[in-house]
Amino acid sequence: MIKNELEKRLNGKSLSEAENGEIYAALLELTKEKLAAAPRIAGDRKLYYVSAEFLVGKLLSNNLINLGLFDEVREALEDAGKSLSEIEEIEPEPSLGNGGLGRLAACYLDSAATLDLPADGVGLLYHFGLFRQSFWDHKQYEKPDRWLPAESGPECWAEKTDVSFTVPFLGGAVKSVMYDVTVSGYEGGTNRLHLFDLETVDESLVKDGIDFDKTDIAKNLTLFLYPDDSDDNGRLLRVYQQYFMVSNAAQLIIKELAGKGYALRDLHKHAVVQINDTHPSMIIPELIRLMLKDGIHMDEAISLVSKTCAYTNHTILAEALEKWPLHYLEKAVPELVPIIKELDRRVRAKFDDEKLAIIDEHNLVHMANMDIHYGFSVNGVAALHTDILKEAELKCFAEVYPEKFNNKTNGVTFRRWLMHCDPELSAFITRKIGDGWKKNADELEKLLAFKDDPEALEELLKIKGQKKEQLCQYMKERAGVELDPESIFDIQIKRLHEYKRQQMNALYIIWKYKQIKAGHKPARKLTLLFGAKAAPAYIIAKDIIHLILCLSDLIANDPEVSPWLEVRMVENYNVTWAEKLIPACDISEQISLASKEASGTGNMKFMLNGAVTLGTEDGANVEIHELVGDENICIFGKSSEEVLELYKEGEGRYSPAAYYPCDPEIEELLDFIISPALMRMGDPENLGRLYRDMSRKDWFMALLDTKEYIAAKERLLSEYEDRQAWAKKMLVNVAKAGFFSSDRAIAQYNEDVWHLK
Ligand code: B1H
Repeated sequence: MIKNELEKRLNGKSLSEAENGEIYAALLELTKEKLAAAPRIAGDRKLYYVSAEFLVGKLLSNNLINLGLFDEVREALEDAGKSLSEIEEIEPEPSLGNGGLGRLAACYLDSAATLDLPADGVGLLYHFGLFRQSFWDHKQYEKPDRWLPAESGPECWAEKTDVSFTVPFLGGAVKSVMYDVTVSGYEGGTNRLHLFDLETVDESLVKDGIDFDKTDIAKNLTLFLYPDDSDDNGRLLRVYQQYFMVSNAAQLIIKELAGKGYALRDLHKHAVVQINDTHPSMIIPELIRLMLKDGIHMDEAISLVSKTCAYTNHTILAEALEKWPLHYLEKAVPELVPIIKELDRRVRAKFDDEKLAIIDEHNLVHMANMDIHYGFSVNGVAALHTDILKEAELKCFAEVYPEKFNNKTNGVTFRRWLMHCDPELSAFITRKIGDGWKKNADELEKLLAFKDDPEALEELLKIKGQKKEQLCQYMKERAGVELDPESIFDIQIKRLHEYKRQQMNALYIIWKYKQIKAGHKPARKLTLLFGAKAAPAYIIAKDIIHLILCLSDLIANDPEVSPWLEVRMVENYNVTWAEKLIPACDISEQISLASKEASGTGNMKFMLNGAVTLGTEDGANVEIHELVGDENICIFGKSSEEVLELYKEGEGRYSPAAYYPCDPEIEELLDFIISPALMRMGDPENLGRLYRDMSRKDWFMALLDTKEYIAAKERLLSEYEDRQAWAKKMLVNVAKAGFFSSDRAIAQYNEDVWHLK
C-alpha cells in the first residue's frame, strides 16, 4: 500500500495531517528508492548522448508514471484530501536548457530507457541554469534561478557520486564532481543522466542579477547555462564550459570501457557518442588526445574516434553555427589546438576546397566541419531541414560524404506530453482504442474510426473545454488573470527569436484591434497567449516582448476591445507552463520564416493534444501537413525555396521597402507601433527601434507573409465555429501524431546510427 509506505516517511503523521512539503519529501524519497530497485539497463555497447542542455522538467510525476505508480499515488493523496498537482508545485524545475534542443535531449533519454537501450546523457550541472524571467514596466528582467536544494532542505533528483575527474585548465587543473539523475523508462529499466559540476565552484560570485565575474574560471564554470556571450569573456567562458563537459564525458567513457575490461582500441565497438549540436564537438579532439596519451598513434586514434562519434545538426542559422577564433582555443584548450590543426591539415591535404576546411582563412575554427569530417553520421532533425543541409548549407560535404548524411525527424515523449499533461484525453483514447498506444504510438491511428462519430467528437470538445477551464484556474492563481474559457485559445510558446516571428503575430494583434475598433466584432472572443524568454543580450527580441506586453495592456484597458480580444504573455515560460498551456490550446502558432525552423517540437506536442496548426511549410510542419492533409491544418506563406532565393545577393533580394510604406495596409500596422497610444504606454526607445528595424531591415521577413497570415488566421477562426467539423480536425491531429513519438525517433537512431543491442 502506497499510503503506508508514504506514512512511514512522515515521522508519525498521517497523510491528511502532513503538509504538502513533507509529502513531497516523502514522495521524492520513496520514488528514488523504487528507481534504485529498478534494473539498470546494460549492454555490451552503450550510447553517450552528450549535450550542453537537458531540459528535463519536473520529474516526480514523470517517474511515477514510468514506475506505474501514478494513479495509485494520486488516489491515495486524494483520499487524504491532498492533490498531487498541488504537491508538484513544490518541486523546483531545473532550467538546464534554452528550448527545443534541450527538451529534445530529455525526451530522447526517456525513450531510450523505454526501449531498453543502454544510453546515458552527459552534460553540466549548472547551478542557476537559464535565468528566471520577470516583467516590469512591459519589459523583461532576468534573475538567477537557483534550483538546487538548500543545505538543509529536501533533496533533489541529482545525487552526488564519488566519480571525479581532473581536467586540464590554464596550465593547471580543476576537479569535477559527477552528479547522477536516474532516468526511468516507461514500465522499464533505468539509465543515467550524468551532470558534471566543478569542485571549486563558488555561488557567491553571483551578486547582482545574472552578472558575475566571468574571468574567474575556476569558480564560475558551472554557475550558468550559456552565460551572456555578447562579450569576449562570456564567449571564452563558453569554450571553457564546453571543454569541461567533453573532457569529463571522454574520461567517463574511457573509464567505463576499461571497467568492462575492454581495450581503448575497442572504443568504437562498445561506445557511440551522439554530439548534440556543436557544443560538445571538442569531444573529438579530446578523445584523440587521451588516446595519444595512451600510446595509440595519431592515424589510428583519428580512425577510432571517427567510428565512435555521430553529429546532429539543429540549425542553419549562421549565428548559431559555432565558429571559434583560434586564439580563444589557444588560450582555453591549448592541448587540443595541435590536434585540431592536424585534423585541418589532413582535410586540406585530401580536399582542395576552402569550404571544407576546419580552420578557415580568418583563423576561425568551424566546429560543425570538424564533426562532419571526423564523425560517421550527420543528421538533420526534420525532412525539410535535412534536405536543406544536403542541398544548400552543407552541400559540399554531402557531395564528398553522401553515406554520412541521414534524417531523423524529431519526436517527443508521449508519457510527459500526453499521459501526464492531459490525463483526460489519455483516458478518452484508452476508452476508445485500448491502451496499446502507450507502448506503440502508431495505434493512435485507430482513433480515425471515430472521425464521424458525433458522440466521440462531442466528448473530445468537452475534454478541451475542461483543459481550458483548468488553465484559466492556473492563470488566475499564478498570474491573477481571468481568462474566458469560452474564447478561442491561440498560443505561441517558444524562445523569442525574429525568425520565429512573434512580431508577425503582434502585427495580427494590431490588425485585429483596429478591426474591432472599426466596429467589426468577431463571432467569438479570441485569447492570444504567449510564452517566451529573450536572450539577455538580444535587443530586438526584448523589444518584441515590449511590444506584446504593451499591446496586452492597451487591449485589456480598452472596454471596446477587451470583450473580444485578450493578449497575455506568461512570465517565466518553462516546461511546467508548457504542460498547462498545450492541452488547452485550440490554435497552435508555428509561423517561422520557411527554411529557418529546423524542426520544432512544440508543433508536435500541440498536435498530439488536439490543437490545429496555423503554420508555414517549415521544419516538421511539412510532415504534419502531409500526415493530416489540407483540411486539418492551416498552411500559409512563402515556401523555403522562395525564401532561400530571396536571401541571395542581387536583384530579387528581399527588402521590406516592397511593403513599407508602399502597401497601405502594412503601413497602417507598422505605424501603430509608434502611434501616440502605444508610445504613451511603452518606452519610445524600444518601440522606435523595433519599428525602424521592421520597416528597414526585417531580416527574417515578417512583412513578407503578414497579409497571408492574417487571412489564414481569420479563415481558421471562422472554421472554429463549426464545432463538429473542428472536433474532427482535432481527432485527426491526435490520431496522426503517432509518428512524432520520440520512441519512433530513437528506434530510427538505433537502427541507422547507434546499433545498440
Ligand atoms: C535549436 C538551437 C540552439 N537549434 C544554439 N539550435 C544555442 C543553438 O544557446 N545556444 O548557443 C541554443 C540552441 N536550438 C532547436 O532544436 C531548433 O531551433 C528547433 O527547430 C528544433 O526543433 C530543436 C530540436 O532539434
